[in-house]
Amino acid sequence: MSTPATIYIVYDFDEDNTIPAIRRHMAENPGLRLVKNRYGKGVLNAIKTGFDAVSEGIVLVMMADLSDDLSRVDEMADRMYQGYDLVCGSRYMKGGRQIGGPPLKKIMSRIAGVSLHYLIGIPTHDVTNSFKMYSKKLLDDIRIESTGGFELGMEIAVKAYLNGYRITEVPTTWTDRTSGESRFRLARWLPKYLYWYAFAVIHKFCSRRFPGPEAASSSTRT
Ligand SMILES: Nc1nc2c(ncn2[C@@H]2O[C@H](COP(=O)(O)OP(=O)(O)O)[C@@H](O)[C@H]2O)c(=O)[nH]1
Ligand SMILES: [Mg+2]
Repeated sequence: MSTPATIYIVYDFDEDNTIPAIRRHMAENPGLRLVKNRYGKGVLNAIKTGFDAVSEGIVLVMMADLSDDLSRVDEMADRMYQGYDLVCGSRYMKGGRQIGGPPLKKIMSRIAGVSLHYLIGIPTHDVTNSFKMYSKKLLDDIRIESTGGFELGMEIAVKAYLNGYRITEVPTTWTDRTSGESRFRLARWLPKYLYWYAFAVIHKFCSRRFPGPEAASSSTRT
């Protein structure tokens, strides 16, 4: 990866035993920052904290268990420089892959991503993937309503699409962690994914714009 970047690692509590290890890396890598989760615990709050830490430019959300495909970051950044507002890492387009992980979670996210692409025309086959690159401008324009966890990435992508932002996808490979435990809560978060799926379909076919600050802030777009 040759794209210059500042890396923010969001931690939830001061006693986290990964913090000393990160501090050791920080001594050699000035681009590495530790940020405490400012909204509480959990991945939703962590991602929101990361968004706040960046004031302008481009934001990439990536998993600290290194499940995401950093070999594609330069290509994703190139798309942003071409004028896209959102570049989705995509496991379900040609060239994308998913290695490991719970079978039910895998099949459900594939069905959701591919079906939403064909149903409403959103320009990604993998709307649920968290590995996404956003313009900070887009993040500033979207009012985040998610209350669970990783469905946040789907919410932003759906709202971006409905408001006419430029979206594209790049094939990426997701590889499940080899140590530690997943904190993904399928049963708890499934209704939240279904909500954004229904939201996308209803707003696509029942109204050209939906009410809220997103509509107002992007009203000049077509
Ligand atoms: N700060 C913080 N980050 C989290 C939390 N849960 C997940 N993450 C981040 O999200 C990544 C992926 O989470 P994981 O539990 O492995 O979910 P999975 O990859 O979908 O099975 C982790 O590597 C962390 O970077 C949390 O409670 N707090
Ligand atoms: Mg993981």
